[in-house]
Amino acid sequence: MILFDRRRFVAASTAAVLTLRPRLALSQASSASVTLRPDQAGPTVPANFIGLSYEIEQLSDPAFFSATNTSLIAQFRALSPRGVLRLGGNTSDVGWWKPSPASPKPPMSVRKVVGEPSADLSYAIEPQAITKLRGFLDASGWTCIFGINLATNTPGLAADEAVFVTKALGPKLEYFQLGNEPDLFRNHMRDPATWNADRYFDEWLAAANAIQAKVPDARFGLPDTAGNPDWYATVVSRLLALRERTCPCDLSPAAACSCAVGPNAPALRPRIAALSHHYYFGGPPANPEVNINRLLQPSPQVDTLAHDIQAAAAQLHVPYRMTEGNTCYRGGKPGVSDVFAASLWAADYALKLASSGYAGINLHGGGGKQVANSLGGTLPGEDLMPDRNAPHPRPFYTPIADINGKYTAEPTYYGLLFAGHFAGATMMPLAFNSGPVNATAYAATLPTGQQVVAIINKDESKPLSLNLPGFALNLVLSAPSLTSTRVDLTEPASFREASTIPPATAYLLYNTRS
Ligand code: BDP
Repeated sequence: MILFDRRRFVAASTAAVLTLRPRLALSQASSASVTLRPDQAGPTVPANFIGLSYEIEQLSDPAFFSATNTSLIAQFRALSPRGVLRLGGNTSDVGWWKPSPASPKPPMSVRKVVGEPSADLSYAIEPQAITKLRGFLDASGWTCIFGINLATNTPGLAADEAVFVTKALGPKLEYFQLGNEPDLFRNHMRDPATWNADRYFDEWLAAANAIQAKVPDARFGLPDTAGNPDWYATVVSRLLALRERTCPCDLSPAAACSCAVGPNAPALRPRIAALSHHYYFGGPPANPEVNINRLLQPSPQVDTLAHDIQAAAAQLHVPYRMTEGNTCYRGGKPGVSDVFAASLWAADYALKLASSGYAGINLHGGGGKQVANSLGGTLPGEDLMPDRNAPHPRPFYTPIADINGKYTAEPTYYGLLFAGHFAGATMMPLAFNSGPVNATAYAATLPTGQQVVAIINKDESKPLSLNLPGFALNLVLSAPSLTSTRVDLTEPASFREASTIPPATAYLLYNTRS
């Protein structure tokens, strides 16, 4: 892979642009029309837009997220200089805080359900894992969204853990999440007859209040649902009924204060950093509907989720983030989640979220054992492998895999890397018509004023011809085929204007006249 250096490109782009003959004759390719709207600004993509999500059970091995795990750090740094590591997943609701070697394991009430983690899979999180995590974050330049057990925890223990995490992570802590996918607690953690968004909010509020009492500047992201946008309405109305912390005395009781809080004033609202949800294109692995063809089609569900969370977040004036997602839930599907099609999906999905105003994206992955534990102990995709013993990324969707002890960038990683070139930019609306070709386009203006355009040709067989004068090709995301496990992200040897985008290829173009 040739790593692309944006500064180098900016310097070179002031030189004459070389226009090469298109590789495919234009008559063979359908023409796309692209009209940029530089007079209109879309959302600004935060510098820390790109992220990864890991099971928090990774912390049961304190050496994993530590300053000594240098090859993992190198992969994080290459993916983004300022990414966000989200620690959570199903394992966060069976992990327990063990502040000292003598601390007892709290009782855990979890029904044994196939495909869900049970109390047998519980594990301890010890202080040294958090201290080492700080070293990992310092070395990688990343920050952390930290998940605390809600389902099998007490507010008191949650608060003790939050105190330690806040001190240890310092400025590296973005915010806390309490509970993972609470809408699914009904499956094995709560009574399905009574569990709903209001009950969740009651429990969330008790834990958040306990934490806020001990950590006045703690901030929270919620509800981190698997797929129930209707929960936002309850969560938002319950939050709005609470009094916002706007006065200095809300943060520090000793602060001089002029606010007049009467006896009937509403209770204080915990400090909210963001709303969040998860998104998996489909699942489980055995589902024939989870296939490359469908993965690469436009998804109305992505638009609906974006619309719903944007409307909810606007009421609270907070950002929104997709904190956990990937191609196929239950650990991913071999032949779909671990091949080049997943790169194109990840690039397109990340840029779709950026243009929909999301503050970030965290694709899920990590250790095969930890993700298997999040699913009750096994990765069902293994049943679909032609050879279970072949070296293979596990879980199948992971952006970074441990292959025989070596951390390796996988297809979804390359999609994020491609989309990461938009971090820090302001999205620019555009009109794009690719006719019969299944392609998408995104544009943005970088803080330098330079414009960037991504064209993602997801079509397996049709090339797309493009006339974008003044834009030169800078990065190509391609592979021998959609099912290839090898992915190429290359910078062309010479700059050339956009011409024909081959099937199953994504181009990143920069304007040469800024
Ligand atoms: C999500 C869980 C995560 C799982 C993932 C999956 O939060 O722990 O690993 O699904 O099914 O819902 O792959």
